[in-house]
Amino acid sequence: MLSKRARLWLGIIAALSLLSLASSCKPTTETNENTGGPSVAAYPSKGNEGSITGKISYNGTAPEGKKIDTSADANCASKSPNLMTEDWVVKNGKLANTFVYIKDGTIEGAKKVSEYGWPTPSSAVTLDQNGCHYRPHVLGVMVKQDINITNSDPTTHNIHFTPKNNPDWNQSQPNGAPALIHKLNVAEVLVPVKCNQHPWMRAYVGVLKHPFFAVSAEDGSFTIKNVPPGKYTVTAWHESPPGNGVEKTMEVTVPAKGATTADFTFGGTAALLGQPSSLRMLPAIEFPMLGKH
Ligand SMILES: [Cu+2]
Repeated sequence: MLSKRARLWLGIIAALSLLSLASSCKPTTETNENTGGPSVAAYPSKGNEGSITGKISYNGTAPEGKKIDTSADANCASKSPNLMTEDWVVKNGKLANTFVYIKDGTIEGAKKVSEYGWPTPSSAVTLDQNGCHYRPHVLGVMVKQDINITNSDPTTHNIHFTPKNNPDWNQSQPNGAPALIHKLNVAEVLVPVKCNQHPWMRAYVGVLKHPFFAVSAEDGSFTIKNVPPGKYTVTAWHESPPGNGVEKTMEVTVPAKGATTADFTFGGTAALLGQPSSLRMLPAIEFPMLGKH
């Protein structure tokens, strides 16, 4: 017969073994440091990436930019006496400031884009307040990527991110104040940004869990680089006032080490010309396939 003391020790040892067994069998609850979601494997690059390139056109007579009355702030009025609206920037029939991105799709011989974890760049993206408007007007970042917010003006700005799926964020930044850093943890296309001091100031930030996005330049061109070969849904978003944004989509196939074209047309009668159908959207819509885990 075992002594009372020996039975007690045996009991303790058995309990400890069970505990360690339980903890070793526990499902992994590590979180992905880039997304905050469950840990997912990174896509193993095969070195055969291609690109998606295209032009964004405006069909019809482009809405004219309007001069902004900046007289409420003498600093803005003197630095930017001819500030113009940027909601429609059309030159020679080409549309700037369109956010183009891969909505989702399947990588050739692999899984969907949304089923991989994509590393967040360590470099920041700059959003500058300069001449009492934002530069750039539209930008893309990955989730948890630093946005470096600078004030290059001789006045106080109050930058205000108004997302739907991320926390509201609102910071005053006086003349000469150091840069502010902000990041968004949840994918959201796109987050409107405004200034509480200057009601005309407006920017849009597209936040994605992968790096496959671009913004159209003044000549309407864009390129999404380093795309693994595969079949994808590509979406182009433009703020398109007076609504709250217009989105168009297209299916593309990216060949290994090759380029595919995705041209989009916005404007009044684009739908009549056989362009992809447009969809009126709220300003901040969750990225349905990539935003949830
Ligand atoms: Cu401002």
